[in-house]
Amino acid sequence: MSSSSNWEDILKKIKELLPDTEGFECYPFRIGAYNAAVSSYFKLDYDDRTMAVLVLSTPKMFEGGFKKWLQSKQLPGESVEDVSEKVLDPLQNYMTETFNDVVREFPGESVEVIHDFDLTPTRRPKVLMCTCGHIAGAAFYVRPQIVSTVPDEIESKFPQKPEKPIIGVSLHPKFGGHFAFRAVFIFRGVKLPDTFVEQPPNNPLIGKTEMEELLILFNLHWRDGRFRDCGDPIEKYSNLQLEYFSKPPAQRWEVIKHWFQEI
Ligand code: B12
Repeated sequence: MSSSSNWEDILKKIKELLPDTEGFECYPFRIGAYNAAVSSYFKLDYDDRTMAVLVLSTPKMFEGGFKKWLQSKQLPGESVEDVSEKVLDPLQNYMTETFNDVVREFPGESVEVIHDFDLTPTRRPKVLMCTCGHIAGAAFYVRPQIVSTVPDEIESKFPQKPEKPIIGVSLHPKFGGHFAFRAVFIFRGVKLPDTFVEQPPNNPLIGKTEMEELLILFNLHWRDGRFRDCGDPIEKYSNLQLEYFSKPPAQRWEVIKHWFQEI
């Protein structure tokens, strides 16, 4: 572990290992900037200047890195059923394996990887991805509190009462809601310089009404995916990808079975 590591070299290398062409984007941020936004339960126990990198996946990931990785799991003579018995949770396994490989490329650093699905022993999310995305300048987090500072007022704007508490949603300037947060890499020994400040995120929505509509689509109608088209995305998930995500896990293999060689 070396605190003299150049954070710019690390960022360049992680961007090369997780390139845009495979469907990834990487954004550096200070742990202190994240900790300043969240309540005590969610604060990460690192110095303020510790370097973190947020990784998200873009529409290209599915038919890019993910497809290649999954195809590589089919050994000669194996059927798609054989692959499905080995790879129990394809996307989660792909992300975990890919990010573990990235960590191995930094043998001199002590790196913690926190996935979007990682929970603390008390079952809270280890890291709040939408807050990270906003802080790192990757995607604008439309929080219910931006639309209304008065608790419960937002609910009165909803045509029906949601089953769960109303939650916010992030929009990416290029992909709208057609992306997912995947992980945060924390480089324990690397400090960002005093001159480093994160880019502020761009809000692709104009005005409160558009933000209210987005919150309604995300909280009440997320299954139809319309929330993803808010903010005029210039690149979207393919139909194949949308179909894959719309199915329960057991039925997803059927959607992509043409990716595999028949035996
Ligand atoms: C728990 C969870 C769920 C639960 C509960 C959702 C709910 N309605 O309560 C379940 C399992 C139901 C769920 C479902 C879905 N989820 Co979900 N979920 C999460 C998860 C793991 C944690 C969210 C959470 O609990 N937050 C805790 C609360 C307290 O956080 P908060 O409200 O943001 O509060 C913090 C901020 O306000 C911050 N803060 C305070 N002041 C300020 C000021 C500023 C400026 C900022 C930036 C922050 C800030 O501090 C607060 C904490 O102290 C995240 C992944 C993650 N690790 O973050 C995904 C996540 C939110 N889910 C996501 C998605 C897409 C979905 C689904 C659509 C799934 C799907 N099939 O595709 C559905 C539908 C959601 C819905 N309409 O309910 C995405 C959202 C992506 C996006 N574009 O925003 C996330 C980020 C996952 C990801 N990998 O990308 N989800």
